[in-house]
Amino acid sequence: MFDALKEKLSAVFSKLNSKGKLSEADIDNALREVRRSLLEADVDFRVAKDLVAKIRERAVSLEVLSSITANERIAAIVYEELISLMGKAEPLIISPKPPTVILMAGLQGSGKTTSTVKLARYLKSSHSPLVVACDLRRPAAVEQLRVLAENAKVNFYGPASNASPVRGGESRAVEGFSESVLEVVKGAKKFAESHMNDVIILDTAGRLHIDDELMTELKNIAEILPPHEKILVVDSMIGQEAVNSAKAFNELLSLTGLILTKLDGDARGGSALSIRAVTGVPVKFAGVGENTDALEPFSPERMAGRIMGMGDIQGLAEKVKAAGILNNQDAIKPTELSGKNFTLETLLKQFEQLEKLGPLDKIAGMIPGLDKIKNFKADDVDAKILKRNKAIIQSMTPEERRNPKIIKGSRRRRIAEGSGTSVQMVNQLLAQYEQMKKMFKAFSGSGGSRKLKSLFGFGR
Ligand SMILES: Nc1nc2c(ncn2[C@@H]2O[C@H](COP(=O)(O)OP(=O)(O)OP(=O)(O)O)[C@@H](O)[C@H]2O)c(=O)[nH]1
Ligand SMILES: [Mg+2]
Repeated sequence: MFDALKEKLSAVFSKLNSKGKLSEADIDNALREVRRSLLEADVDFRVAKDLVAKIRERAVSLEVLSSITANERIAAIVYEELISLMGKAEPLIISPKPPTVILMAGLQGSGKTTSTVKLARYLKSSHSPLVVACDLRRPAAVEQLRVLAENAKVNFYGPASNASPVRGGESRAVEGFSESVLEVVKGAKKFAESHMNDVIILDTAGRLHIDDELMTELKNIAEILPPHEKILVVDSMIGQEAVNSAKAFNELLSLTGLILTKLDGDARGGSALSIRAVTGVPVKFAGVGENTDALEPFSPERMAGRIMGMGDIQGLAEKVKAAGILNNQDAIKPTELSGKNFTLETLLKQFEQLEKLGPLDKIAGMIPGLDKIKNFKADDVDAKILKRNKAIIQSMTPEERRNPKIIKGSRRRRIAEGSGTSVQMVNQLLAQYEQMKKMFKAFSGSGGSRKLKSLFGFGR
């Protein structure tokens, strides 16, 4: 996601990088390109205009303060403004008085049914969710939800079939329906009570556009099970149209949240940037794949980080926590990540911990700076390369690990031989190390280390 935007912005900043002191004209030129990149990424034009104006205001006053690292500081401003554009992350509303009712609405094919099960699966660790088939237009729609729910092992409730009105057990199967949507919703309410389901997620029928019939149906459903969350499921692939339809739905339904789907397939991703600013409704989750585990709580920091090619520190931190590495005595301490303390010893430790995290191509994209390395492809990172890099560091003397600057030609050759690799591979590793060191240095600026600490869950 955001690949095109990311590439363009990166080009803008490297152009700035080649300049010494930045003039106001330099900044204007760069920002013109930032604006164009945003528009090409399908960001709403008013949103792009406001955003660039804000960035300019800060960038110009900054120029007076310092010119040394102006380009990096402008990149930091862009990053911060992207975050503030997407607004504060807002969690799902869970009612203190169960059951929490979540209504899923949206255009045809936006991903409601898939997202219903994704959400249930996401909530499963802390709740007992029930998914309900309220889309009775197509028998296949009910069957789709039932099968997805069964595979994800979450409770399902659907309309009674003509053939077998009610089947007991965890789920009720469907063939042809003898019930109306309202009867299904009433039945679901009872089912949730008797099965102790504390969250009810209602999958509704898709529409081509908002119509009276939809509004009446949703209103009737709300009378039986008043929703705490009214979520619009929006397909990010349709770009600006996504933003427009969200605006229209919100005017009629007063939405409480959005789920943006298919962000995995959308190279432009502009709707993710502008939809909140235009509608005022927070994006709560992002769908990033067809599988029912491909749902992420929406995080403006994570999105902005991806756009700026800063890796996905937050995603990485979540994985690190899940892998239990932090409880390990060997855990990397925050001080070790600060620019000057970040040595090859630390990197070796990181590699060892990475091995515990599993599928490396996924993880690689989350590591800050890794994608900035020339010709780096996430697919290149596999267990074999990790082993190789470990061998390279292990072939270094302790002095070399602590002070990589002394690793010149002859040492590189010795290390390559010792680790059974090549000088080129040693060079690559050292370049990767320098990149990461630079990244961590950027984080050690004002408030950076605190931010890093809280991301990694240190010092709580
Ligand atoms: N790649 C990708 N595909 C998705 C995502 N979410 C949904 N899909 C796919 O989009 C298609 C439509 O998804 P559904 O969940 O059936 O959409 P719906 O809104 O329920 O559709 P209707 O009920 O017909 O209105 C399916 O092929 C899903 O697999 C996502 O986040 N990423
Ligand atoms: Mg559906």
